[in-house]
Amino acid sequence: MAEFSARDRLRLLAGGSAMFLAGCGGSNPPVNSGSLLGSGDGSGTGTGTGTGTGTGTGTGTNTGGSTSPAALTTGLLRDHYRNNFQIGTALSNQRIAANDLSAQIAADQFGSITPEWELKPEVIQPTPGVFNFSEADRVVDWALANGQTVRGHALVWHESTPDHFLQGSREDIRLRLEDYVSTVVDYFRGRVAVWDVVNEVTSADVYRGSDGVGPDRQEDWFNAVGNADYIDWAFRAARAADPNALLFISEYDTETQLKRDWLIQILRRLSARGVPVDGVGHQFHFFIDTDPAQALAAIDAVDNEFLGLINHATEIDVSFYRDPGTCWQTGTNCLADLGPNAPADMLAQQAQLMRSFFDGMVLRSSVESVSFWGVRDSDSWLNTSPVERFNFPLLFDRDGEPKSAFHAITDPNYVI
Ligand code: 9MR
Repeated sequence: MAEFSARDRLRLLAGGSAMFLAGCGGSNPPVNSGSLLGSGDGSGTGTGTGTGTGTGTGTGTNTGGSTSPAALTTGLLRDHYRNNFQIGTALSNQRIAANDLSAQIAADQFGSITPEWELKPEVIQPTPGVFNFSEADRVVDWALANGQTVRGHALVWHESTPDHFLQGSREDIRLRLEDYVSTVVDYFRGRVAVWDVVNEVTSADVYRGSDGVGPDRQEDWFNAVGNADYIDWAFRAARAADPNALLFISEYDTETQLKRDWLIQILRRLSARGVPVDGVGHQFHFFIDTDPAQALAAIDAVDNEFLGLINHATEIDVSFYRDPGTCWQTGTNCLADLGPNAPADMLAQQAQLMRSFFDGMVLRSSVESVSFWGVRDSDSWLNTSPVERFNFPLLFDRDGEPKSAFHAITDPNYVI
């Protein structure tokens, strides 16, 4: 859906205080941002210890090799929240293939894996009627071999919808979608525990300076079907294919009032129709100055509907740049690159944000899983979106060392 991805990049209000998720286009594997930001691949100049087998002279990145990060207590992060919720991360085959630090840390510290790209329709069914599970099998089986839970992401996402999904009549589209969802969910039955059945189906009009067109995203799927019934079809097909899988609706920016109001309207409608929704995935792509209370308010808003829904945080990261809208729209007026070394005060701000957020999440019993969108800073899509630039969104630095944010959420005595 090239046309759609481009249009969808224009979602930010002028002045841009709200978040927009551009994605990285409809057909790209996860961006190995580390390799874009440094020439090294392996031992580099990082502070990691161990026996690196990589080569090169990285500028603070360490994208490959088998260098180990400083010793961390095995499972420290995962176990710290054992009585509250699962801790997860996105991971892609690129990381596994290199046997790099991110894969090692993911296996060691996280209990849940979300394939970052491999379970998207553009990967599984780029060609009508032909299913290709090879990419997906690799990361799913890797996670299962590590005893981890797999979050399946995502069965329906406008940014990853091959054109053929939307061709023909409404009935053609329904049958094709049901066949796709049934086949994929059945294939992974017993292996994928949770599905993001639909992703980002709430209206994005708030980012275009209009607040009158919600709650549904009235774009490609909606236009082809004539309304938002495709959401119902996808959930019902998923439930029928695997009654034991948890089925989620996933959305970004639920920490903003209008977006979450629209999402709640959709949830009410689905509930009234008996559509089998088990939970809400809040992506939580934060900025360095995001108020964590707003994220917690999103959890509370779902709880306050008394629909019995589970909450997951699904794609946590913290961008160090709050750009004006023009940066996302046209790549202009973006904040200057901070360079390879994160400012100490911003690292502390990130740590405080994460601590406040986690302190609130543990108090909310409907939260059953909390996932980051990558392991090391160099893994993140935010190094290339909206422009190529060093970003520091995650819990581990480019060398695989735990950052202040990691200590802040695993050690109550850690002084930020
Ligand atoms: O981080 C993902 C990036 O590597 C992929 O190229 C891109 C397109 O498949 O998707 C990114 O992940 C997105 C996620 O699937 C949905 N929410 C927004 C994420 C960042 O764009």
